Amino acid sequence: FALNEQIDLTNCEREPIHLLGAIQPTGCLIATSDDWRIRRVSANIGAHLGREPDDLLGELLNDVLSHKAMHDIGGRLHLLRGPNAMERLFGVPLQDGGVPYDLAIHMVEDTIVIEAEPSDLEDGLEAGTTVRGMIARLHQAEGFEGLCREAVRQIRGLTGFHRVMLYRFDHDGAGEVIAESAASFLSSFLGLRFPASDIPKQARLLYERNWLRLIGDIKAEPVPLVPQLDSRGKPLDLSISVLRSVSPIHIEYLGNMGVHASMSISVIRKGKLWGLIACHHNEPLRLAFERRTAAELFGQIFSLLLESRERDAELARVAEANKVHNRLMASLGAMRPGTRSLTDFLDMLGEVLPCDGIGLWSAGGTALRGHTPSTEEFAGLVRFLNRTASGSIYSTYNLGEVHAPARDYADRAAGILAIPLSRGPRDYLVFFRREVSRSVTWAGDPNKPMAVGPNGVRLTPRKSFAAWRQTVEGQCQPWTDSDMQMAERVRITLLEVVLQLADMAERERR
Ligand code: BLA
Repeated sequence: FALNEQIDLTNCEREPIHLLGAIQPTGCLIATSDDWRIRRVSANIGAHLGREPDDLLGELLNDVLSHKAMHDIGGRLHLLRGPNAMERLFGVPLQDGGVPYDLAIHMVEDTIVIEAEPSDLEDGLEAGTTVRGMIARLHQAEGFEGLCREAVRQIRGLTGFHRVMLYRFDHDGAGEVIAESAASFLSSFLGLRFPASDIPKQARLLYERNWLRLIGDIKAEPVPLVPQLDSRGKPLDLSISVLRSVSPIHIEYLGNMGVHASMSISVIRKGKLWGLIACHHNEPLRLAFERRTAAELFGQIFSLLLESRERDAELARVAEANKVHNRLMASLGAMRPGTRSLTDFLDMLGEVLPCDGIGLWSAGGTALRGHTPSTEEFAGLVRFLNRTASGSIYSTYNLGEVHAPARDYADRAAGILAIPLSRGPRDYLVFFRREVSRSVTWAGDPNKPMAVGPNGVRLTPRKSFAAWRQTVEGQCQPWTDSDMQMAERVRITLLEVVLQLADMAERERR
């Protein structure tokens, strides 16, 4: 990648967002070699240390900072283990008699990076007590959804953002707003979906390493580092920086959205980015480093709780499906002579898996319930299955891709899970799901005027939403592992029943 390559909407994934060489103006940055010689500073350093970059570069940091500051910083260095480690100090005067600063210290290879922001003495946060209280309320929240709702409420309380959302990523990197706490003057984003491209891949990878980023004021001029390139011609890697100035493309996006300040906290499950707690403010917002640290800690604990709650919710769903399954077994067992086919049990079968419609194709009768293809279309689908599904369960969330005629009925059935009921002439039980975008509608205010930047309307939430719709056109919500497991159980039960039915029919004939 060439640093001077023009970045636009077509090549966002190539923007080296960790190498942009600038920080936000709420603090300053000093980078030294491992023997404390100053190698780089932010251009605004004079406002903080009273000495300009030219005067500082090449100096020893010991000759610039107070003895106490050096002692405190030095004491943290040995704690920095691993590539993502960062140490924090709060309320440390950098120079004798100077104002206190909050410090973030990390290492990039053999470079020591110190970022300093003036402490907010008014803030008065009791971080420990506050986070404890927040987590106690998380524990009290009921269920998975309750937990998510409580989390956004707590973060809004801690930070004062106008809007706090929990944004969860899908299997394909697209995302959905699954919880929201917002000021009453804002229209809701709850339930909205956005395409993967709104948060490009390199940003996601970065957010797995660095849990929080704040853009306090999108209008603030970034402060360049001096010099941009070191003696080896390399820019400073700002991946772990807390003041990193963010991508101008993203700044434009926020501006188009009418957002003045943005923050996001990573939600990580099993080492992978599961989602973000995304925050918006319609005015610039300053948030002391200690408060951000509390928010980050909260995000980490929320991530852990989420994992177990999600598992609980999944178990509850499976238990529910099992109940239906058992009820089904009982009814089938008690089947009276005269019952000829499974069609009588279709409604009950439809409850075993989340679906929008269900169909049975069998010698004993064909039936359709809910959103499904027509009988004729179903016949075509069964011919397709006979060619494709060699006796085992077949599923797809994009039927139109493999069976062209299905494109005409994606609004009713975009995806299928088909259970074969016999080996010979093929009988099937088929679960149908509608196109996912059918069930999601834009919730933002369509009449609200918005400013649009140089990269055009694509960088607005409404266009994003439209772009998401395009990427999932013709697709349903994918079938999950537990859907597949349940389908397998249903298959085994039904094979048994089909044999019984055949047996019964045989006896009646005699
Ligand atoms: C980053 N994009 C982000 C971030 C979010 C979003 C949350 C993380 C940075 C932050 O905390 O602000 C997207 N924000 C959203 C979405 C919602 C929201 C979807 O509130 C919905 C409610 N962005 C685009 C397009 C491109 C793009 C089309 O929309 C590129 C083609 C780029 N987004 C982009 C980049 C970043 C980003 C480069 C990284 C910013 C950085 O960390 O430097």
